[in-house]
Parts: sequence; structure tokens; C-alpha cells
Amino acid sequence: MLVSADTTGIGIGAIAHEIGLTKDTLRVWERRYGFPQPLRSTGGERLYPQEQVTKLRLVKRLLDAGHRPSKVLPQSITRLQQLAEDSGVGQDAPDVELDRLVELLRVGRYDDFRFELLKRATREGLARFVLDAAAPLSARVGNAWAAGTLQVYHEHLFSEAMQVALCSLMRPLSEALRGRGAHPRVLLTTLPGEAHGLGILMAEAMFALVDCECIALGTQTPQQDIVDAVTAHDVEIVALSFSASMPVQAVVNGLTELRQMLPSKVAIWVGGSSPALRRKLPDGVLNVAGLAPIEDAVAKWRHSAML
Ligand code: B12
Repeated sequence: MLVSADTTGIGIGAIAHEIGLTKDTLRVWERRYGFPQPLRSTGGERLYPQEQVTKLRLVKRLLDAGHRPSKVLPQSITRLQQLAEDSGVGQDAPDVELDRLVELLRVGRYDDFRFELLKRATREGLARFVLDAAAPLSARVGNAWAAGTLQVYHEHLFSEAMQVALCSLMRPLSEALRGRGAHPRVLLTTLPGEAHGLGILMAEAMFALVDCECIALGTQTPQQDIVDAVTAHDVEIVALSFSASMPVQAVVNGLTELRQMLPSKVAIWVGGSSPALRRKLPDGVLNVAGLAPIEDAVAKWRHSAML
């Protein structure tokens, strides 16, 4: 094991959180595949230098896209970059208008960014804006962060502007729907540990567009609070979002626990790019694969509710 003379590098807890893995997984990879190969602080703690962090980010994205650890971990970073390019990981589809929006963010023209976003939302209407702008732009901003061309504070500014644009179109509709006896009644949130809230906001827009009553709790709601809100609002569907950043096991455990706590007549629908959702989910949890399929899933729910 290497010993670092100074203490440069990132600790195992911080790196596991950033990459969306458990500390155990990092230790197992180290033993099994010889990567990562952290330095050690004078106190014996693992420290990950920047180039290993960069490679780990890329490894995680390839695994999220379905590649296997045994095929990915032993490769050099150059080989992994090639693999990512060949399999389209982190590649944006060409779109000049979205590129322009990312550029406004990058150069710090935030007022222009907000204005352009709001203008596009108003011009296109809620459904088109969500599907053609909000969703692909989120992916683009994430890719730019991973490539090092945008900083975390850009992501924060992006999220604020996107929330304003989405809410300004959606909230009047949601409010008009309230009290009309619309079904299904859908509670939207994320579980503790999932701080990303744009996916569930976009899902709310799609539910509202097909006349569902939406009860939006924001992000990171503890399971017991979800159960209490379900009872208080007579909720029929709990909709949850999982980005790629939450460790797979935490997603599965969180969902299993919630499923056990909720009555079986309350459906749990999940969405988002977490690789956990491509695995076998607990019985009684439905993966709705994307935003456009919400319309169909609601139609099926209504059909079976009438039987
Ligand atoms: C904005 C953003 C942030 C903001 C979030 C602010 C907020 N209020 O939401 C901030 C700056 C706080 C942030 C922080 C972090 N982030 Co961030 N973030 C993003 C970004 C750009 C968008 C986030 C988002 O809401 N995504 C969720 C939705 C929009 O995307 P989706 O999961 O693909 O889901 C799609 C569909 O499946 C569907 N959908 C989603 N939910 C649901 C639900 C239902 C029911 C249905 C039907 C459909 C559906 O809608 C989406 C549209 O296509 C993404 C990039 C990306 N591609 O997502 C990175 C991203 C998620 N972040 C990432 C990371 C690493 C982090 C940080 C660890 C480090 C950092 N960048 O600062 C921290 C961790 C925070 C934490 N405590 O967990 C990584 C995760 C990668 C990984 N494999 O782990 C991403 C993917 C960026 C990247 N390319 O690497 N982030």
C-alpha cells in the first residue's frame, strides 16, 4: 500500500458519497481488481488522489450504463474514455439551442439563462418543455459537470432556474385540479439520501397534465412521514424519483421498507436513471420507464380502478 507524505486526496466517506457507491464496494474493488489504489494518510486512512477520483467517476457511469465491474475496473482511463465514447455514455445528442443554454450558464449570464428558459417554457407549453428541454438539458448539465466544464454551483443555479420555469407553468394547473375529486391522487417525493428533485418535479408536471391530483412533498421525505401523508390525503399512488447518485442497495432497502409500511392498495411508482431500477424491484413497486409513459400508466391505473 502506498503511503502519502502529505495528506492530499479525498477520504473514503466523501468519495463514496460523491460517486454514489458504498465504502464497502470501494474496499472490495481494491482487493479484487487492484483499483482504486488509495494512498494512506499518516493515520492510516485511505486517501484517493484526483486522477483516481476522475477514473472512478467514469467507472461509475459505465457501470450505470450496464458494463460489468470485471470488464471496466482493470482498464486504463484512456481505454475507458474510448469505451464511454463507443457506447454513447455521457454523449449529448446534437441540439444547438440546448448548447446555447449551457453556454449561458457556463459564462455566468444567469439572468439571460433564466429568461431564455422561461421564454422557451412559455412558447412550448408544459409537456413539450418537460420532454424536449427540461429532461435533456438536465442530462447535458450533468454531463458538463462530469466533464469538468461546469461547477457544482452552476448545477445549483441551473436547478433554481429550472424549478421556477417548471413551477410557473405547472402550479396554476395543479391548483385548479385541487378539490375537483380527480383520481388518482399522487404523492410525489424522494426518499432520504436522494437530494435530486428535478426528476420528481418533471413527473409532477406529466401527472398534472393527465388530470391527477398531485401532492408534492419536495425531496428526502422519511418513510414514516410518507405513510402519514398517504393516510391524511387518501393517496392512491406514491411516486418516487431516483437519480444515479444514490447507492443501489440504499434504493432497494428504502423501497422494500416503504412497501412493507404502506397498505397494498397504495401503488408505488418509481422513475429516474438509477441503475437500481433496472434490477428486480420489491413486489408491488412499478418502474415507469420515463416521463412520456406516465400517461399510459395512469390510463391503465384508471382502467383497473374501474373494474
Ligand atoms: C441539478 C443536479 C444537482 C443539484 C440538485 C439540486 C436539486 N434541487 O435537485 C445539486 C447541485 C444539489 C447536485 C448535487 C450532487 N450531484 Co447532481 N446532478 C444534477 C443534475 C444536473 C440534474 C439532477 C436531477 O434532478 N436529475 C433527475 C432527473 C432530471 O434525471 P433522471 O434521473 O435521468 O430521470 C429522468 C427520467 O427517468 C424521469 N424521472 C425522474 N424521476 C421520475 C419519477 C417518476 C415517478 C417517473 C415516472 C419518471 C421520472 O425524468 C428524468 C427526465 O428524463 C444531474 C444530471 C442528470 N443526468 O440527472 C446530476 C447528477 C444526478 N448529480 C450527480 C452527482 C455525482 C452529484 C453530487 C454527488 C456531486 C455534485 N455534482 O455536486 C451531489 C450529491 C447531492 C446529494 N446529496 O445526493 C451525478 C450522479 C452520477 C452517479 N452515477 O452517481 C449526476 C448524474 C451528474 C453526472 N453526470 O455525473 N446535483
